Amino acid sequence: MAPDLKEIYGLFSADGTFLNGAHYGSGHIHDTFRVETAETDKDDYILQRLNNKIFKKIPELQENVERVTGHLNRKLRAMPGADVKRECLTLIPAREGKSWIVDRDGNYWRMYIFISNHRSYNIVDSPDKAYEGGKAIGRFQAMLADLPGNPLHETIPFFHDIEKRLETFSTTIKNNPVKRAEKADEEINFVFQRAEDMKVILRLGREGKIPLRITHNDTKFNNILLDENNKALCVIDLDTVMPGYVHYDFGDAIRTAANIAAEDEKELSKVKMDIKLFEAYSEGYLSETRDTLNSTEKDYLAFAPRLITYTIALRFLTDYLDGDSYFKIHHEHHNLQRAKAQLKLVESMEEQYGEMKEIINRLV
Ligand code: ADP
Ligand code: GN1
Ligand code: MG
Repeated sequence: MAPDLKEIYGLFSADGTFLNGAHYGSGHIHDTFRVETAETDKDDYILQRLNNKIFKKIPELQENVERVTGHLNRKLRAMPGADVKRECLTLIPAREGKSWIVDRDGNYWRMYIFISNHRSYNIVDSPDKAYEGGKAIGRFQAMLADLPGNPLHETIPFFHDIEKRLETFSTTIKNNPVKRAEKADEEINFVFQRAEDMKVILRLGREGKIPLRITHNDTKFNNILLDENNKALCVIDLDTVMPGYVHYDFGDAIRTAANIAAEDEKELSKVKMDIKLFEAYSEGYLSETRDTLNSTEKDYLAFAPRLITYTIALRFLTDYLDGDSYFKIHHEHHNLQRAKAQLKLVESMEEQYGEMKEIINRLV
C-alpha cells in the first residue's frame, strides 16, 4: 500500500503546508519522496523511508548523520556568503524529538530540507562537471577531517572490504540459492582472475601505509549535487560516512563520473571510461586534497577506480546470484546487466591504466 505521505509529514516539525508528495530520484537503497509545500516561500522536503534490511541499526545510522550534518552546518555558518540550506543536508526533527520516526508498520522515516535548484547527473557529459564533482568530494573530506568525538559507527560493517566481499561471493556461488550461477560463468571467471590484485589497498592499510580517514563511501555522481550553474553544491547520501580509505571515494566517483554510459548499460560496446573526464575529476579532487594526502595514498589513486568498479560489479553479481535481495531492480536480470556493464568498465580502465597513472603523477 502506498504510504500516507501527508500523515508522515505531519509527524515532523517542518515549516509549510503539505501540498503533494511523489517518488523522487534514482537511488538503489531507500524509498525517497519529494514533498512540495503549498507556500512558495517555504522549503520543500525530502522524505525517506529507510531501508532497515540494509541498515540494521537506524538509531546509530541517524546518530552519524546528525553528527556529520551538524558539523558541516556549523562550519558553513562561519563562512561568509555560504548558502547553508543548500550546501549541506539539514535534518528536520520529528515532533517527538528524534531525527526519525517509526510508522505503524514498523517503517523508519526521516526528513531533510529539499536542496532547491540543484542539478543531479547519472552520466557526466563534460569535464567541467567532473571537475566540480572532484572539488565537492575533496572539500567534503577536508571539512570532516576534524569531526570531534568518537569514531563514527560502522553503519554497514566491512562495506568496501574486498576480501569479505569475495568470501561472500564464493559462498553464494557454492550455495547457488536461485540457480543462476550457470548464467554468469564468464563474469564469475573474470572476477576470480583479478581477485588477488584487488587486495592491495587493504594490505597497505594493514601495513600502516595509508590511514583510515572519514570518508563518504558512496560517491556515485548522483550523490553529488551541482548548482544551477553546474558548480559544486552539496554532497548527499550520508548513510555510509564512516572510517575508510580515500581510494574508496575517489574510485567510486570515477566509476560514475568518467563512464560515458549508464551504470547498467545493456549495449556493452558503449561502456568506456573517458580519460578526459578522469583527468578533470582528478584535478578538482586534488585541488582540495593535494596537501593532506600522503605519498602512498597518491601513488594508489590511479588504481582506485579499478578496485571500486570491480567491487560494485562483484556486489551486483552477488546480489544477482542471491536472488536480488539488496539492490532495487527494475527487471528480472537487472543485476546481471549492471554487473556486466561494470566489468566492461573495469576492462576499459585496465586498458587506460598507464595514462591514468601519468595523469595522477602530473597532478600531484
Ligand atoms: P539512496 O541511498 O537510495 O541513493 P539518497 O539519499 O541518495 O538515497 O536519495 C536518493 C535521491 O534523492 C538522490 O540521488 C537525490 O536525487 C535525491 N535527494 C536526496 N536528498 C535530497 C535533498 N536533500 N535535496 C534534494 N534531493 C535529494
Ligand atoms: C547504492 O544508495 P545509492 O543508490 O546511492 C549503494 C552503493 C553502490 C551503488 C551502486 C548503501 O548507492 O554502495 O555503489 O548503489 N549503497 C549502499 O549504484 O549499498
Ligand atoms: Mg544515493
